[in-house]
Amino acid sequence: MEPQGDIAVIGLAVMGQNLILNMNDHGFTVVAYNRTVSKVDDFLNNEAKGTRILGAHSLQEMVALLKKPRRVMLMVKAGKAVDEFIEQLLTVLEPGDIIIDGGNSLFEDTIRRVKYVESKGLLYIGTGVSGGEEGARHGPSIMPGGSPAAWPHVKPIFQAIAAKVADGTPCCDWVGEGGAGHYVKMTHNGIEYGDMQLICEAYHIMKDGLGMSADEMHEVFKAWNEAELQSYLIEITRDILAKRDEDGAPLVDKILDTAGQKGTGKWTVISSQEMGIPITLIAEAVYSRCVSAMKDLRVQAAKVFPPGNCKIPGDRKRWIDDIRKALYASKIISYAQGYMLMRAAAQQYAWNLNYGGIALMWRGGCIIRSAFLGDIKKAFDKNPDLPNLLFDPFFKKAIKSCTRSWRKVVSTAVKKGIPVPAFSTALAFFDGFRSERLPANLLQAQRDYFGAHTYERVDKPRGEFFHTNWTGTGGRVASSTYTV
Ligand code: NBP
Repeated sequence: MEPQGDIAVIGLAVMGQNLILNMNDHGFTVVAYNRTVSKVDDFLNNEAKGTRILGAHSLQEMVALLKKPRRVMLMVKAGKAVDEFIEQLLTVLEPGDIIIDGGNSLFEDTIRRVKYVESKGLLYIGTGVSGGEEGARHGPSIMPGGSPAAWPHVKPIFQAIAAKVADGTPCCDWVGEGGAGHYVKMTHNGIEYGDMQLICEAYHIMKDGLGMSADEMHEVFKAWNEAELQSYLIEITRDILAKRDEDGAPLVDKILDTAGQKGTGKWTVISSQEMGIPITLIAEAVYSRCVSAMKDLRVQAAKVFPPGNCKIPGDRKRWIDDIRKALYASKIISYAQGYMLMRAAAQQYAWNLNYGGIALMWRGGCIIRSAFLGDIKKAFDKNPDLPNLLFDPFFKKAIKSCTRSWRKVVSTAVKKGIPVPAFSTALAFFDGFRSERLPANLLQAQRDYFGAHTYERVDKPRGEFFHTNWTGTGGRVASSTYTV
């Protein structure tokens, strides 16, 4: 009998199982395999019971069940497990077959793996998959990159199972060569860190500054979810605030205030440092999680530096509106920074990224899905070469309409000792970005003073470098001029 399998998925944890069930719903025959083989039968006898899903108990059996070219998708822990499976798969697959990594792999690993697998005559896709358990089951956002020749073989499956926007367009399209798919997914996760931190800061001000209860904040997030801030993260925050523990108290108040992280936010910041792009808001979001994790030290510090009265006086309704505007403006800055980063990466790695297409892929299915991404899509549709989101007329107007409230919220939070690192770094970036002249002239003078690093002059063409013997005791020789 001819093999029936359209695709194999290796990795039967939460993401793998749900993706398989989603593919099955869309008429594909999926072969399931897992390192711990007992989980295959467990899956077949429970979640996959009554479906056309096939189980394999060895890689050889899995391969024999697949139509050619064989498509094998890894949904395993990122890192060593992926390399180990690639090695094993290369011994059982043939040239022309396709290995797909759907985990949260580091884009640099994907760049390396694409080259390696292609050198063996096979094709490789590294794809971001976002949306968690629910997305995987009912429609994730999928961001594939890697060997372009693999895309036509994978496209029908991926676009069928992906989330769809209102007009039916799938939240999945080809991102680019090499590690482009995983880079875009990494940036998505960085932006997700930023969005979450912004919501937490708004919550913090409302809770400690305005003295609001969980129920009251639930109502605020409910209202915010019906306007320009409408998004999955605002929606789940609304629902989290309404959730009660067994004793009837808000569950959120019982949760320890130490945040975890699995690395994608940190990777985004590391890449931004290498690229020289200031994604300050995502960086603050990552560091805020680090500060939160220092619980014991914070408890000690709170005794050494006890907080003062952080209650914010005034009309609560007006303050809530100001906080909404501060959140919205900061969010615009975060996305403007994230897009700057992707643009720089595209240049560095020669990827032809479609920025409007990326907004569309993020519009549904993924954790940062929001109405806002529809506005970003429109901005790039109008001008695909838009150098910065802040130059788009819609976002320019939006930022201008929020600036007063944004400054009021940041300055009041600072005065009251409520930490707002993301709100305030967004504002600082905005003020730096819109400054024709910054104090870096003095900085260049300092660098030239102590290290003969040279400087350019306002009264000479760019690219001409000067060195001054500031002390009269230095030599004539300058350091060479380069930027790392
Ligand atoms: P996990 O990240 O928990 O990985 C579990 C799978 O990895 C199991 O199949 C396990 O096999 C396998 N595995 C491990 Br752990 N170490 C292995 C090794 N050394 N060699 C071979 N296999 C190994 O599962 P997940 O949460 O479903 O996520 C899968 C991928 O998708 C990850 O890369 C994750 O970062 C990414 N992702 C997760 C989410 C989410 O919301 N959870 C969202 C988006 C992307 P075993 O059963 O034999 O231990």
